[in-house]
Amino acid sequence: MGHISRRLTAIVALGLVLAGCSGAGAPTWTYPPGGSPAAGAAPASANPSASTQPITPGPDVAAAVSSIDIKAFDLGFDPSSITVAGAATYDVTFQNTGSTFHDLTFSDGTKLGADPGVTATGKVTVPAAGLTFLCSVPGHADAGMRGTIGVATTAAASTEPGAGSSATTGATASVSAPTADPNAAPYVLRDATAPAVLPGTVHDIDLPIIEKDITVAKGFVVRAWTFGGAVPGPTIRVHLGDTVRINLKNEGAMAHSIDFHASQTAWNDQMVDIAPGGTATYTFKADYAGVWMYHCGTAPALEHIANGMFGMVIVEPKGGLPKVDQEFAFVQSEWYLGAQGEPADYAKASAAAPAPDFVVFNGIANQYKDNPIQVTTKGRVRVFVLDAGPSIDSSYHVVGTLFDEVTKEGVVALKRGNAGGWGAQAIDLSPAQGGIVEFSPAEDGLYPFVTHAFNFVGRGALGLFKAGDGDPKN
Ligand SMILES: [Cu+2]
Repeated sequence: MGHISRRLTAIVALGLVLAGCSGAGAPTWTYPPGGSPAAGAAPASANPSASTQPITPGPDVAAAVSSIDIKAFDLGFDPSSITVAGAATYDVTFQNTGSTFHDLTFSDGTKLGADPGVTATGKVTVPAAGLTFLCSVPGHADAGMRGTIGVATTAAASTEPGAGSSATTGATASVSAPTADPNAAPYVLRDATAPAVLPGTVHDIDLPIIEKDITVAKGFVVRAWTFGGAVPGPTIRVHLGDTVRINLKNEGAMAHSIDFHASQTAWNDQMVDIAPGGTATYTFKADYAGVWMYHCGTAPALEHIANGMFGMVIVEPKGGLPKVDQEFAFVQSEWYLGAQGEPADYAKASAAAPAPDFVVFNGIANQYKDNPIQVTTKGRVRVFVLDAGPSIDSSYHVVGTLFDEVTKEGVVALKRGNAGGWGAQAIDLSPAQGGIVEFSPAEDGLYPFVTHAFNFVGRGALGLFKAGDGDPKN
């Protein structure tokens, strides 16, 4: 246990150093509320063709209220449409009945936040044109946490020129892709070597949750959410039957959680949200061998995974894996870029046909193309592969080799020396699936590895194994 504690501490220390380098002026993780100027500073557009519309109340004017009571749940507001009696200042009661932190951010900038089970109170001034509101926690508004406040007595008046609101939608602008920043910090190469199995049978592993800037490709920085300060989080390798205790500390500014696919536990037992500053211990027994995913499950889980919160667990089969010359671990995942220095763009990540800006191995586009991984000619190479997604399949292939051993999701699909003489060319993994492949480079030279979904090879899913001196001609 001391071994991995020291290693993780080193990773974290590196993370803290890097976070420090990014300076006190590092961007905060919240989206600007509403994506629109604050209503108080935003008179209606003088352009009569502007599409902004005043917020008109529903037909049930009798329902106009004299105070604003809003409940937040995961992930919505109840009610999400409110009509007040007139333009005035109102008392606001905001009750969070959800299981994670939410806020109530009005389009004039007024903001109330509440932890789960907590009720916050305040005041808001509703202008004749009404207000919109949303939860500014990244991803929450796009997942449905939006609403409107209309004004009963001024519905007609609000159609007058100058009375329209510029903040009717609160839509978060979705960026297509930022431009590469030549001043972005260089990326930190991730060592692809698979860790050794942890000694002993009970493992105490400290795993801090850290929100930090990470360069995910040359020129592109994401305000990532991480386990241990890196994307992916540390690879944890244990024996079948070991007990694993993960000691979590949420050093971030928002709630996070963890879900180990190698474990069997109720969702509402150990996968609960950990508030900022909070700690929790997640314990499981590694009862099944495999290449497993772990990830943050805090809503919306899509955003937490898309923003870096995942990693690999390797549970060795009974008796352990046979010794080979070299072992590597690759986690394939996607980046859906927001603006530079901001978290992943939820709207892009949640598209029905997701189009990631980058598909990467071990968090960074093309890092092993730029830094080929040395292997031994005719040596035996074992690769642990996990598709963390969040949404795109992997077809992991090593050009110029074939796999003579394949194990996928508990199925030993291929063994050397099989009676039929079978081999394999790629391992197909859907999100949250893992496998193990083995191959042997036949001669000195370069052996690219890719996902054979080739539209993504040009988006970062390309690395190189270099056997011998890399030159087959000498
Ligand atoms: Cu999280």
